[in-house]
Amino acid sequence: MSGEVHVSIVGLPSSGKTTLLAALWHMVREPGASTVLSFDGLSNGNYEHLNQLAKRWRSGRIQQRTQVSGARDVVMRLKDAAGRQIEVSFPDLPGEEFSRMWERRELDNGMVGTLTAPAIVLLVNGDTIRMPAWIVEQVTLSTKLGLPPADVVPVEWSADLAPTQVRVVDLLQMLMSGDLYVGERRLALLISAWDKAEGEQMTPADFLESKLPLLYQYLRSGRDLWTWHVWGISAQGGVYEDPEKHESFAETDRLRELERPSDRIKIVDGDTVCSDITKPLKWLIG
Ligand SMILES: Nc1nc2c(ncn2[C@@H]2O[C@H](COP(=O)(O)OP(=O)(O)OP(=O)(O)O)[C@@H](O)[C@H]2O)c(=O)[nH]1
Ligand SMILES: [Mg+2]
Repeated sequence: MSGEVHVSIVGLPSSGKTTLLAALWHMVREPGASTVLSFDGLSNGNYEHLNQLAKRWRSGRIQQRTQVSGARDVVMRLKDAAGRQIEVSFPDLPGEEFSRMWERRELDNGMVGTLTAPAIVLLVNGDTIRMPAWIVEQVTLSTKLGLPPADVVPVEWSADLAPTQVRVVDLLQMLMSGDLYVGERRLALLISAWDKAEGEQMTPADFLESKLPLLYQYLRSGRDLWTWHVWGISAQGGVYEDPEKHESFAETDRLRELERPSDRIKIVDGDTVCSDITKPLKWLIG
């Protein structure tokens, strides 16, 4: 038995997929970096493209939004100390593909292979969670502000107004039904941009329970057979600059000054913090 586990990385637009890929690619190739999984080869994908992502990551610039035309299959092989292999597939798809799955209930055939992996990494950006908007709260708020109730204008329902957790739960349910159903699976839930969330002094599990209660309850109820665990992940360590907006931040300078770029990375599991970005992948091997 080869012991190879196929892992796929999924997430809505701007959830941090490309940034994770860039940081992972940098770290498994950084001389002297210590990781539980080490680089074993590229089954698919091109070094040039990955090197560009990693270079951009090192320079403290945010990744460009993945475009449909730029969809590239990246399949990386990693191995643990015992020689067991894990094959990580980053379709590095634009998150729009996942949104579309949810909005139109359509599944691109090309995605079936990725979405039937027995182990899934799901990214949720902890900095841009769209909360449910409660009409009652809006009415209370406008009353307190002394605004006439007429100012609460009904808005036509549209998919992009849906709360983050509603989309994510639905995506997970789709992975557990129909053509995508493959039985029990492992799920590493990564709350990205953790540097923005950590000020709240919560563990990733507390954060999940309080900011994404529907997702938390869905996973905890065991309705679908996920064996899951949650991490907070900061793949950048802080804010990066958008070259198109000519941004320049002291925080990014501090990150660039760190001796090893991999010291920017933070992986938070309960109260434990480390910079080994391969840890959640190792957990997925079981
Ligand atoms: N503060 C902070 N922001 C982050 C971190 N990781 C990602 N981000 C931000 O999240 C945004 C989206 O990151 P991407 O990696 O491009 O997300 P994506 O999932 O590839 O997005 P699409 O290609 O549009 O699907 C960018 O503005 C990043 O700067 C982090 O560790 N910290
Ligand atoms: Mg991307």
